[in-house]
Amino acid sequence: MSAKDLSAFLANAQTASGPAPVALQGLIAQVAEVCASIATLVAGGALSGALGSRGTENVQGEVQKELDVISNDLLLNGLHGSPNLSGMASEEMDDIHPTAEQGPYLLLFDPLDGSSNIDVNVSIGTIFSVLPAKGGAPKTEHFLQPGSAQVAAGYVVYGPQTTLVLTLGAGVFVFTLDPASKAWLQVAENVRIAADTKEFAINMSNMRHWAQPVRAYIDDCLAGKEGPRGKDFNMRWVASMVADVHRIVSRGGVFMYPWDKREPGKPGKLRLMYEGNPMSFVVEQAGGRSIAGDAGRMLDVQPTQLHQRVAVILGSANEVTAIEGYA
Ligand code: AHM
Ligand code: MG
Repeated sequence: MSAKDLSAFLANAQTASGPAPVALQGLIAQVAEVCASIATLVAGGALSGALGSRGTENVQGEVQKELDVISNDLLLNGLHGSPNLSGMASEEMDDIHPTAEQGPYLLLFDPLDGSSNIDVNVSIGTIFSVLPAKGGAPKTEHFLQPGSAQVAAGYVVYGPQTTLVLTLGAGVFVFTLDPASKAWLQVAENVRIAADTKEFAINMSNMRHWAQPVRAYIDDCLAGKEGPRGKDFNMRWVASMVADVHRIVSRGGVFMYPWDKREPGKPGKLRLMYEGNPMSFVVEQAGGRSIAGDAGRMLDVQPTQLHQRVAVILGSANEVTAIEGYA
């Protein structure tokens, strides 16, 4: 197959406001290069020393896997000297990481999403978000920009194929890592998420903890053709957000990680800056919708903390609208 590679794509890429700046092109190429090296580690599994637990905890009190820490270090080391960045923030680090230069962008990432799937050889991924820098030495407040300020976002799925899904604010583009040449080759452009769906993704084991509207929506899906929705639904739940969102980008569906009463003080489990915002940017750019539970459009949420949690409902536009109707 002859396909355009990522650098050829970036050289002509558009953003929402015109041609992609050279610094943004450079940054995306650097992120993709680090992700290709994470892909090699993932593919080696136990042979790469990439499985198992580190025994440490991250800032949210979650036990870190070996691969969480290695992936985080690869991104930090690979991008620390980037002339395109002035700082980074990660799900796996308490504080922001000022980089060597004061470039025009800030990079935020979940270095290894789907940690519970690492040791069982199920798809995992990296999620990233790019914000404009504010000038001078980066401060935490500089990162607290709503998702609508993102200039780029995307994710890499380490699955049967290693796939990069990218938006610069002018559509969604998909690249597959060619195992032979190690090049990222474009396999799809201007991807659109089907507006209607019969497929939902939610961790059903939390049903007893959900708020009533979520429960009512899922009850109606489960009621199938005979119920108020008048159609049979299918359920899929990989438990790696990247894989679940990638299925939705590929064939439609809705993904939900709603608030639940296990931790009533937290709006949800997933993180706004590293998961909610970048995935929502991709989903909206593909014609889908994404809301922060009952707090409205995800990309309009004004962050107040780097590691803030959020409820997530995203995917096929008409289905997200149907879910809103249960509030
Ligand atoms: P992680 O970033 O620590 O891997 O956690 C995020 C993951 C998501 O990928 C997934 O949607 C969710 O947590 C699964 O959580 P649970 O296993 O509680 O259903
Ligand atoms: Mg993670």
